[in-house]
Amino acid sequence: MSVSKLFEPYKLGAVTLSNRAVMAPLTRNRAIDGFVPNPLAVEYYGQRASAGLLITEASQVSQQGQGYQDTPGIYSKEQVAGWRKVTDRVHERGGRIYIQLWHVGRISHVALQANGGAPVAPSAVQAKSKTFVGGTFAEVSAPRALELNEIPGIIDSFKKATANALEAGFDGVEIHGANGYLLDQFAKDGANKRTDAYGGSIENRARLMLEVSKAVAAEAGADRTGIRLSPVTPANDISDSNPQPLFDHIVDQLSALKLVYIHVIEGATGGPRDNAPFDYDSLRKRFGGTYIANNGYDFKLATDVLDRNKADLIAFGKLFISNPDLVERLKLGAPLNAPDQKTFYGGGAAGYTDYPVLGRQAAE
Ligand code: 8OZ
Repeated sequence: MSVSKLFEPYKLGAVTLSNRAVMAPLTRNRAIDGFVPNPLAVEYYGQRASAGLLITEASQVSQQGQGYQDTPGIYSKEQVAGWRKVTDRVHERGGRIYIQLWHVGRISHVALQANGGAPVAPSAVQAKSKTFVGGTFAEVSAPRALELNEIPGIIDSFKKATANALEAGFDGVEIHGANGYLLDQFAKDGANKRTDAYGGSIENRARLMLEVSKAVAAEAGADRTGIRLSPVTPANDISDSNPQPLFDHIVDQLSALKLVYIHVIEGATGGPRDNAPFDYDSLRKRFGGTYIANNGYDFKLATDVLDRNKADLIAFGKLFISNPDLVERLKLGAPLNAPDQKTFYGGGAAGYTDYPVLGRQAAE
């Protein structure tokens, strides 16, 4: 039996988690007609309910916010009904679950937008990035810059999605502020060339992320509102010339809003943790709430970081795809199943709900 702080309970705002292992949000592209969660998602998330906290795959807050085929939404009645089955199953099994609220901004394709329109962005700057649409990888489409008078509508779409998430039974919501999607595009000067109140200075570029955070927290309660950040990731062709003061400012303001957590991707998403210098401890110290650390953690690093009080919770991605009973396996020091990349995005039960748990493996 391994001993680690990872297995200790933790009070996260309004809810108590049975341990400090978080299932990171993981895009799986298996939504059915109407971008409703796949019925298999009930089993998929249910199988992983022994995580301290599950965070769902990124779920678009509007049609405009979608950038890949078959990702689920949280803006229609049918989507809410689909998610309700997921949260019920997770709660029956004693788990806790937040939904990740997503607007992709310029990382989209005309095929996904209303009337084949251009995706929206802070500025009309196309990313050198691909999306998956119509069964194949395609260059993202050239975006158009959002008009100033469209910004309240963006904030409102996050607010409505939050109300829907509560109706669907989620314990809370995570704002997707990371990985080069809309809120990260506004924050970072590689994508934001605006000259109005939403561009230029750090304060102006951070404005949309903070306004969305305030609106979501007003709807869900700050104690049920978290946010994911990725200060130095190059994902989706995003960049900033000076991320430390930008994220120091963002986190100071998120702390003032009393958000329950910041979920920080340290380094390049799904890649090296040391791709660029950044002082994550500065964010940890500035933020009054919970710090969830993510990116490339294994049991040893997780235990070490928790022991040194550099984080409160640790989010694991790929390990949770292939190990529904990850917490039990880590506790026992049992071997881990390797994830199969080919079944990450799209498909059915294979590579989704059929990874073996320990008992089943032993019996087979
Ligand atoms: C992988 C494939 C598509 C989207 C992210 C939501 O990186 C994603 C994503 C990941 O945050």
